[in-house]
Amino acid sequence: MLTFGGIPGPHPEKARASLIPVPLEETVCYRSGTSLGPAAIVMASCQMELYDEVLMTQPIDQGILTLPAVDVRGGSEKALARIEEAVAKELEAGRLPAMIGGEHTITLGALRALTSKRGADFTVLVLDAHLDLRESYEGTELSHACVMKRALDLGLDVRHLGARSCSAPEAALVKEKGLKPMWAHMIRKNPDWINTSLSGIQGPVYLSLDLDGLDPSCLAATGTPEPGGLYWHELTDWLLAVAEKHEIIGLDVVELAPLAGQAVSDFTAARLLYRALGLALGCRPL
Ligand SMILES: [Mn+2]
Repeated sequence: MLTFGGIPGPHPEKARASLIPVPLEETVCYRSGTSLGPAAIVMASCQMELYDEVLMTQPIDQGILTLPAVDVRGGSEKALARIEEAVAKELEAGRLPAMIGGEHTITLGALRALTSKRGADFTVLVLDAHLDLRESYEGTELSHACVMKRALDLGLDVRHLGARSCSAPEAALVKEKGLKPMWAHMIRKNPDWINTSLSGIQGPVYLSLDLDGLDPSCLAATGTPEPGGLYWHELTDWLLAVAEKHEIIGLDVVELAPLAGQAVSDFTAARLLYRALGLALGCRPL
């Protein structure tokens, strides 16, 4: 089995984090291919330098285990039950769970595992072009377009970064619930956007990184690309600030839908996952 970073994984007892590939593709509504995302990310990661020049260290030395992919056959609800079980097992073993998607719905499985273990004492920080706050979409409440509404239903606080696409009912819900998305168009107008995006958040966070939050010029291979997203260094600066202020209790990188002949998206996704994981494991620039 191919492992993240292309080197043999640590003994499970020495690992501090686990990568959980989840190739779920059930409710994708535009460009397909997200079931191929996890394998493409792991494969691209084998070409990365393992030294991170921003973190000034090798995050892989913290012990990063690559697990076999979760069985996602049989529909979203069955897949979510298996995801929840897989994440719960990692939490029980004291390893940080990091899922590689797959469509955004998979985040719900991790949030269910985390809330059953510790309650809703954390905030979901979500990079995403979309709010994913629909009550239901195309006949299911388990659509990728509803996943952050399901997070709210679990009693969790949700804070968006990079949003630039939403429906009228979603905008009404933002108002009703007093949510504070950091809209993509506000980032370039507010020099203090990082602090604003994290203002008022207390305690631990779960990081959900939908790759379409990035600008399509950085990463185009995603199911529903939207113009005007975050650039690479902006995202790194935000991640550094998040890790500085908050414990990261789990993360996911979702919605890569690889494009044949285009390596940059897969590689960017692998590097983002590696950097976020390094920060979650305590790696910091000197
Ligand atoms: Mn999205």
